[in-house]
Amino acid sequence: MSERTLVLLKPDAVRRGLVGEILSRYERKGLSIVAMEMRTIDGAMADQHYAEHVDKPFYPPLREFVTSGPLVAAVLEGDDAIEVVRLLNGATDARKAAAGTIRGDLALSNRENLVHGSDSPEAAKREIALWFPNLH
Ligand code: RTP
Ligand code: MG
Repeated sequence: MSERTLVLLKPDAVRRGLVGEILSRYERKGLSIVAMEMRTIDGAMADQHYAEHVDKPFYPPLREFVTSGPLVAAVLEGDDAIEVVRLLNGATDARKAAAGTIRGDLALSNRENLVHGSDSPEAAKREIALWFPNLH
């Protein structure tokens, strides 16, 4: 079933010059970019995006990281896009992510792991509305 998901190319992806490489992987897979924006977010936006994590011990350094510079937010669309993006992204801890995935091939950190992808239809709906309130 065609669906939409929210991806972030986190500040490490922009700093390392990997935006083209990462977007290309999503596009080559067959997903379509239906909205995209580069922006630097503040702590309040980080708190909203990561609402489920704000009370966790790893959140303060994560907040620092995601607000540390420009990132690229995009909405991708395609068959089973939510699951497909998470498969392409690979495991959260990039040190353990499988080769062939974005994190497995291009990152070596549990925090600076290049990408975010919505983890459920409910999360995708909430995150798309948060990042792209004018998208229909
Ligand atoms: P994301 O939300 O960014 O797509 O990543 P995910 O679902 O694979 O991982 P999640 O558990 O939602 O964690 C969100 C982000 O927090 C950072 N993190 N740091 N123990 C740690 O230091 C730790 N655990 C998670 C990562 O940047 C992770 O992507
Ligand atoms: Mg997550």
